Amino acid sequence: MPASPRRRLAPPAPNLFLGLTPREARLENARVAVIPAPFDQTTSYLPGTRFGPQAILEASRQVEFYDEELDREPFEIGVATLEAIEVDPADIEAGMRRLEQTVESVAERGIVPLTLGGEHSLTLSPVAALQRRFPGLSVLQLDAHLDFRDAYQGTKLSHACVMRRIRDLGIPTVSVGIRSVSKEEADYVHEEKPPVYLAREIRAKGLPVDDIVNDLGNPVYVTVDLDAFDPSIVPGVGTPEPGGLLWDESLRLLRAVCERRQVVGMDIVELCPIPGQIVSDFFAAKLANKMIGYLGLSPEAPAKKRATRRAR
Ligand SMILES: [Mn+2]
Repeated sequence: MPASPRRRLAPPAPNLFLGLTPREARLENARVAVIPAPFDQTTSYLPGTRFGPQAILEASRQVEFYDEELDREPFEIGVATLEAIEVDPADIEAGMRRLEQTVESVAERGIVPLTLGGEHSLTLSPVAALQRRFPGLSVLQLDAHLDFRDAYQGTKLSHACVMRRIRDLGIPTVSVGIRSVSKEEADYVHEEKPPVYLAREIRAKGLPVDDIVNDLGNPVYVTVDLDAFDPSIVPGVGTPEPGGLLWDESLRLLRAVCERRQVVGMDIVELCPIPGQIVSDFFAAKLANKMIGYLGLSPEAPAKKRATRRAR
């Protein structure tokens, strides 16, 4: 095995996930559409999530095509990358509408949207679009925070409120990795009783994968706030919290969800790249490729015309 992935011979297209060629990343053949969504409006602590999507796309060019766990090249199921959503910081709602429309047209084609953020508030848009198509939708949230506040810093569209907005749509949620909760959110949990898996208990007893999957309805939308992970492995987030999820256990969960539920949409949000420090960017890119690989295990939608197998 080479120490680092071999570089492609042709100059890679700068904005396509994994550095695939436009031919390999054709939307007509895709089962997954990567949607860069550089939202960065309400991040409370450290801004910079607007740079997240592009950092993930750049880091993804260093991700090995072949996945040793799955013994396949995940991109073979067909992975397109769409133009980044246009986001005006002065009008976040317009950006959210654009994202919602994009997800809607992607889902109409039977393609799974994988949105790259960007701050977590964006998740409301794909979830709302997918709920219209999949009325029984439920949401799995990996996150340090519940995001159950009714409003935060004067807005109901804050990243600190996104899961509350989703629950307001009548969508059941399951939260995993939680370790930062406001009093208001604790009261809400006591009242509404959504399943919440605290990081402290996960660290003490292990991640209860079966319980979490059983709490989910079908189909499922998966939202991964990168601050769910321990900041020792993902420091590049706006609001790092100690005591988070680890890589392998999280993959076990994501794989189980893809194997036992129909996953109809996913996002990876809140990457706040640290200049000169690519560990978080690469983590997010590899996670995206893993999730695409696990999607390929799902029996619901077999691969369309396969992209050509080739070495990196
Ligand atoms: Mn969070």
